[in-house]
Amino acid sequence: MSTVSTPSGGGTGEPRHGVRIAVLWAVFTVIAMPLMIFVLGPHIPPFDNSVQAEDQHQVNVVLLAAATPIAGLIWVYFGYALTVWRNRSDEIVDGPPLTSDPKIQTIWLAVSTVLVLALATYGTVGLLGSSHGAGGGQGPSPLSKPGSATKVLQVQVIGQQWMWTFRYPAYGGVETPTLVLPDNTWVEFHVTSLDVVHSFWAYEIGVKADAVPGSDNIAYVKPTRTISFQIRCAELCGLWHGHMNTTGQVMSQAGFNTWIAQQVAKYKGVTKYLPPYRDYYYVQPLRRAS
Ligand SMILES: [Cu+2]
Repeated sequence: MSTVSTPSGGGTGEPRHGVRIAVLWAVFTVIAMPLMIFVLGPHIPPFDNSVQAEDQHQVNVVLLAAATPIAGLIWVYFGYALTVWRNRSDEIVDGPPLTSDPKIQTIWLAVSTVLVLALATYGTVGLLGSSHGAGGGQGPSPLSKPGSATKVLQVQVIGQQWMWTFRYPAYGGVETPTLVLPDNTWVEFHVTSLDVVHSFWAYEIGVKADAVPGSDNIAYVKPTRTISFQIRCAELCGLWHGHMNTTGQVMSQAGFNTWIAQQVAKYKGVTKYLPPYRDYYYVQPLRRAS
């Protein structure tokens, strides 16, 4: 006769499987949580190159910490079930019929509801309660922005197939093919496009905003390290989408002042022919040759 034990644990001489699983799960969690937070956590992008990147880094670590016990419970349960409830006899036997367990279902429903609502509250409070704006594009009327007294440097980001241009309205509206930002300064990106939808993505400084023709998409960043960072287009935008990347630079304030003065002088002859600064562009219809 088969001696396969059942998950119920209620029979005579049957070990208390629920308690065993709970203990194994607790041991896993106590070991895995510090490893996730303190060993893996510091290696999770986008690091601390800007205030916004640091926020995103923290959120990623919190999500990882919250997910660890949940993943652990699943792994421990499967490991336990595969080891303890394995059918070791040569005989193929059917297990007892599966029935629902209202207690476990209620607990799981309650725990997952609390987890999701707690994380949603954490994210919303972090986004709206902060005084430093978000690195994600928020459209023309951002809800999350730096305090009104904060001085910001406006930089317009213009996408087009297949390159980026950057315009500095505070410096005579000069347009440059490279993005340079001063360190420790609030930057307000106004992201738009001349043709199709692109996406301005500089993950190392925690910025990502869609570039949509006719739209002014605002995102904020306050860089905290003098680094070079990748700029990529994150929206499939045609044949050379994959080549729509460049490198940006965060410089000291003095370095930025020197650089922008050079750009103003270098593009003086061109800047005067540019249209006045506006925070969006509309697609221009092609003029037919007559
Ligand atoms: Cu693109």
